[in-house]
Amino acid sequence: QKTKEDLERRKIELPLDLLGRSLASNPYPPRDVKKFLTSTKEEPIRIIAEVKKASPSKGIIKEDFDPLAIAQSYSNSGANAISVLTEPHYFKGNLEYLTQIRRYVPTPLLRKDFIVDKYQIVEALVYGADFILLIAKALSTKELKELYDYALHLGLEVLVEIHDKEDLTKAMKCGANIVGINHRNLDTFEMDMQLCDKLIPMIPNGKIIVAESGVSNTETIKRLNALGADAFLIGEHFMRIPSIEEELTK
Ligand code: IGP
Repeated sequence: QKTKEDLERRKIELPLDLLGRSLASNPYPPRDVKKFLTSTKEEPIRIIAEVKKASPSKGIIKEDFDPLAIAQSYSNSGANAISVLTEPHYFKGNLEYLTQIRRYVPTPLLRKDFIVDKYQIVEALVYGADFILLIAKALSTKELKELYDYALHLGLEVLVEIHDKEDLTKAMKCGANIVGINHRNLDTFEMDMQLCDKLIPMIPNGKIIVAESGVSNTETIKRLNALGADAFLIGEHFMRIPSIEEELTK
């Protein structure tokens, strides 16, 4: 609801054609994220590290939050991509964080938000994202397909997030290349760390699989990688540890 209200306000402040015009001089064309996220023999485990101040399930996660400094330490530690929360109410994010990070950090960026409208996809591009999140559960198959095709049309990749078999069917219908399995149920916040065991075998070969949420140790990562997960989206754990560099390079 709040997402919709915000969006309507932004559309009035900056109409789509004006927003789009800034793309003529866009210094940040999107990069090919697939090669960063596909597991290879040399580098089987890919990490998407998240910049997140707060969450609806945990409240404020990091008090002294410096998005650029966090992104820099992710990048220095070899993270393959960085997820930036831009949702302001529940996650205390900001679109400006994307631009700020894109300006100084070379790692590919995901705009993490509740995306329900093409306007937000143009925003993602203008503010410097390389790929966006689309949540299957929050969209009809038709909406998902429309937003997905629009993002690809603009040169952005899409991480399509699923939480059950119905979501997976939707993701496959829209032709998703990158599928995120979210262990967290976004309605109840309940975690199901066995979800990959159930869903990965149903995903056709050749898709990039991202395991999302609640990942905080190497045993889980190795187990899920053996099941077929290419990449791991990790937020809270990195926000809470004293040294990201030490953790990511071990
Ligand atoms: C990260 P965690 O448990 O490591 O902080 O989770 C990420 O998966 C989570 O932030 C997330 C999310 C979302 C947030 C996954 N899907 C959709 C907002 C909207």
